[in-house]
Amino acid sequence: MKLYYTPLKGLIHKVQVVAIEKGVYDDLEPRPCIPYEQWDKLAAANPLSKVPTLVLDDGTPIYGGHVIYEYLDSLKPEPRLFPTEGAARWVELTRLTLGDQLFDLSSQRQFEIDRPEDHIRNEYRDRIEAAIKRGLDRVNADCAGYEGLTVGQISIACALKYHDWQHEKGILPWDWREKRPAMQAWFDRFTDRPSFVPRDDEIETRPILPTKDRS
Ligand SMILES: N[C@@H](CCC(=O)N[C@@H](CS)C(=O)NCC(=O)O)C(=O)O
Repeated sequence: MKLYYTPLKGLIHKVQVVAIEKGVYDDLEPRPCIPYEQWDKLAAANPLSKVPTLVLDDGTPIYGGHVIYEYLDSLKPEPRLFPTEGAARWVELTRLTLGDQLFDLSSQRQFEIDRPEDHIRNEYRDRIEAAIKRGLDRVNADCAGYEGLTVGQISIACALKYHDWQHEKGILPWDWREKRPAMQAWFDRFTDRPSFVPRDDEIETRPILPTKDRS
């Protein structure tokens, strides 16, 4: 299977954690790419030109993070990351979305603040920030009830890793840990596993779209 994705030093993608936990990481042929530039092979597999995109050995493209994680989960019975039925499945898919959106909103926020100073839409940026903070508060309130190893928790933990990555670069000015001790305790516990160790340290890419130099 070929995996199109954007390796960034120190960042951990959900697809990495899922693939390692499912024991299929070594079956992925990495195809590092920057979707915001012209990557013909990525666009040929996924007309939306987004990462992650998976291409199976028979050429079938699979894209949309959720679909890729559920496909990888289907390859082996254990550990089961997606509950197959019942209320637990809807709860878990909702957690997966919460983590996905905490990630996507942070990158949207970055695109907004990277506009020239007088083009930044402050109200739009504030709206994004308010949604991120409400999402973080929800995780802080709920995480005592999180159990086992599930795709929703992987999604949320990877979003927080991305927030840390943005915070270290000065993109996100605040630390999600402030006033969220329960969440910090859950995060430290949950991410203390080999699947959360960065693997892409050796691969450097140019910064994506942002015009401000943060090197
Ligand atoms: N939550 C989505 C995120 C996909 C996504 O928007 N990826 C970004 C990079 S983080 C991308 O490829 N953007 C390229 C573009 O929008 O042109 C998923 O998991 O599939």
